[in-house]
Amino acid sequence: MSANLVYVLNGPNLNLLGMREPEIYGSDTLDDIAGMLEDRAQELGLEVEVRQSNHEGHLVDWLHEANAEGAKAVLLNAGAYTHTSIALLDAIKSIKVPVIEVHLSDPMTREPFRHVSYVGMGAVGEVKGLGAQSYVVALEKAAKL
Ligand code: CA2
Repeated sequence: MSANLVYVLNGPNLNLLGMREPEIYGSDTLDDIAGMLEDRAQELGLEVEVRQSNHEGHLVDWLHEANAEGAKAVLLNAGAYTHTSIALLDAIKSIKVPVIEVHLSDPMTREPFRHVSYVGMGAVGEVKGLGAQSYVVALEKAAKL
């Protein structure tokens, strides 16, 4: 049981953060975001486990792992899988750990194909449109669960 552990799972292409499209996603890298989260987690008495994969099944496996570990919460930026993945929705619904959906941008203000969120259909909450701060605000929400 890891009641203070928060998994921070990141989907496809988020390994490229800070290197392209800073006008949409900001200039922080995923390592920068991990550092911010580690600092805030320490203040909140939490631990974070930050991971990224370009593979849908890895994200499914990590959701199951968070559940098996008895994690407090999962912050999930599933990238483009947000808008396509029934597998991720099924995984979120199959676990007891609460999942908070996170986005750097606000998908609702972008192309119509980003307006559907399968992740959001299972998540307990959502933080979007704040750049890297979306993750920090989501961690603060997780602390209150
Ligand atoms: O705003 C977000 O956090 C998104 O989840 C980012 C996804 C996008 O498909 C979602 O609609 C919203 C895309 C992540 C792509 O990451 C890149 C990072 C650097 C350069 C290019 C893409």
